[in-house]
Amino acid sequence: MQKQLDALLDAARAELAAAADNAALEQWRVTHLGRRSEVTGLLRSVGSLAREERRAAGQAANAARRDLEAAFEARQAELRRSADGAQVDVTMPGYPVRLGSLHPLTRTLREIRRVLAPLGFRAVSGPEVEWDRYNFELLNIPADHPARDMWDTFHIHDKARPGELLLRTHTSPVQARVMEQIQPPVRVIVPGKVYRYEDRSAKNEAEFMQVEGLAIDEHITMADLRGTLTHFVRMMFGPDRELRIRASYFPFTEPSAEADMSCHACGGKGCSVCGGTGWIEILGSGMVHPKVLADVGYDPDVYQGFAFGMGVERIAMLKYGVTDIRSFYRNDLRFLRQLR
Ligand code: FA5
Repeated sequence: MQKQLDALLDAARAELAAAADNAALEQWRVTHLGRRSEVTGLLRSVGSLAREERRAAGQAANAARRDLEAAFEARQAELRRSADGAQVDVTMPGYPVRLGSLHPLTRTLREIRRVLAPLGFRAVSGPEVEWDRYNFELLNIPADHPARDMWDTFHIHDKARPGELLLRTHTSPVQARVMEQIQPPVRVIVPGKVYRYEDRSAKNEAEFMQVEGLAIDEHITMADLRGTLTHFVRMMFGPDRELRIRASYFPFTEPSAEADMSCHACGGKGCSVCGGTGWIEILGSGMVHPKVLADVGYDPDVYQGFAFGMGVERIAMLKYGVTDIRSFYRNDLRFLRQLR
């Protein structure tokens, strides 16, 4: 029987090597492993052998069958892999399609716009490489004024115009650009990138986004600013989140105020995210300084207005419970998928 099995295996292997597609493979399987195959017949015939031969014959026939099965599976895998035998097996389960999604900062930016649009704020943009005149001068921050230290600036070396070009440190220069171009009433927001020569940390980036807001008209008061900010925070975070408005200083607003929200990481107790204060600053704001209005040709006795500049990453941190601002820019898909 062993001889018969050896011959059978040799012939079957040769045929298997020649099977070049799924149909040939299936044909081979039926012929050599099916119910009417030679090996199945031999296995059946073991029972009719003399008792002392049965055990060895059974083992040999079973081993031959296992050899054939293993050879079949190997050839099947080989055909699946090889380009020649690559046929589409429509019964194979497909790979799941991963859907992309918007970056959490893009979503935050869109939501800020959606919340402010019904109040009449239209979005405009301005250049990221900016003149000193717009970034500072027209905002009541003359050269050598100590307030320039509030914004650590990346200057751009241009031999023809030394000291005149920089990467904007905030979106406020677009205030002056807009007011130079249109007459009141003004209601604009300015989403965009800003740059600061700052150390990166859990809540500070050197390159981040702001949304500036500017409203100019007759009879605008600080109450309008407060109402706008309160509405904004309620729409963004729900009615329960705490907002704190405190007096501050910006050369281009008078009076000036900063707004903080209770820290999402520690619930206000104080932690490394909020620097131990329990609050995270989200925006600077105030009533537009009369000098700023006059410098762009508005009559400060007729027109007043408010302005604010909010940090988009800071708002996204609060919204999504992110404890390190740098995570937004690491392009780690595991992080981004968590915030979908
Ligand atoms: C300003 O940039 C003013 N231009 C805001 C303003 C506009 C005041 C209009 C008055 C009128 P400040 O430097 O505080 O202010 O930045 C505003 C907001 O940007 C901060 O409240 C914070 O949310 C965000 N921000 C500031 N620095 C960083 C930083 N390094 N990384 C991330 N966000 C920051």
